[in-house]
Amino acid sequence: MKPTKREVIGLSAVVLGFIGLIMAWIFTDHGSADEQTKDPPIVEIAVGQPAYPGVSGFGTRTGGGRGGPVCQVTDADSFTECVAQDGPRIVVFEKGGTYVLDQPVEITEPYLTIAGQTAPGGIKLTQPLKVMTHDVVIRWVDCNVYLSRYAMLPRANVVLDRIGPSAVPVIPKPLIDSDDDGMPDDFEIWHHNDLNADDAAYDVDKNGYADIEDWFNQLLS
Ligand SMILES: [Ca+2]
Ligand SMILES: [Ca+2]
Ligand SMILES: [Ca+2]
Repeated sequence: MKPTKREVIGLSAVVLGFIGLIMAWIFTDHGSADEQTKDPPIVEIAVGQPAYPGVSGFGTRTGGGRGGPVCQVTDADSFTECVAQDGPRIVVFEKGGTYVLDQPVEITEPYLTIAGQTAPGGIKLTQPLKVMTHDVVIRWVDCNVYLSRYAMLPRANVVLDRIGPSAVPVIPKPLIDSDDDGMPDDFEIWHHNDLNADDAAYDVDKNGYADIEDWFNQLLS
């Protein structure tokens, strides 16, 4: 049966629309493979991800400062400044040794990771840390740590690992960190990070941990 004029117009519109879609796809800039992969995702705080591999128990499924910038510590003042910042932050140490503090350091801003294992030669604080908030991960610091009543609750997600004199030196001496992002060159090469860019908060291996966490987590494995 011969198609009606209306059917012919309808069919023509469908064909033209299809051709238009193909042309639009061809002329869209899809970018090269390199362009599409050069910016790995910045790690998101993964719900349910343990504070670090191997830890378990109530309150340990926290990102601490995961997803935030790295705050590098060189002395007592920069330590207290890093702790006092708000928002997620990961505190690492450029210099180890004894940090002389005037008074106890109160941690009142949540989403904090203190990675004492990054202190070359280990670290000792002359005053205690007082945790008053939630989602705080403190590892490998030779000091006393006190928790407020709230911080002791499992839902506060406060994780303490190797606190006190047992926090023996992990890194014997400072390591070369050309781009000053907290991750040493040798690790960045091995882990396929960018030696010329601050990519510490990225997750190039997509394992749910920020790449700087991958660095200091593997120090202890
Ligand atoms: Ca680096
Ligand atoms: Ca880098
Ligand atoms: Ca990672």
